[in-house]
Amino acid sequence: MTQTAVIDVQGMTCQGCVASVTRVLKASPGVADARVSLEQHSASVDFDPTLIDLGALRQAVIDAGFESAAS
Ligand SMILES: [Cu+2]
Repeated sequence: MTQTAVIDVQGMTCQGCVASVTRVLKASPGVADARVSLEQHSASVDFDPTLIDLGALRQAVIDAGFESAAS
């Protein structure tokens, strides 16, 4: 069962940042897809909630050098 959630992503300045965030999210276990928006400072993530949760998704963003506030 895949769930979709939007997480906050701050600190992206260009499409390179978007590519980096997309890559780390898609590389996370349980993530089926991620659509990252530079303009909206967010990422829409399709994930399996039995494998990963929102906190871990946000931590992946933070580990990649960006900010992600809990909504
Ligand atoms: Cu950039």
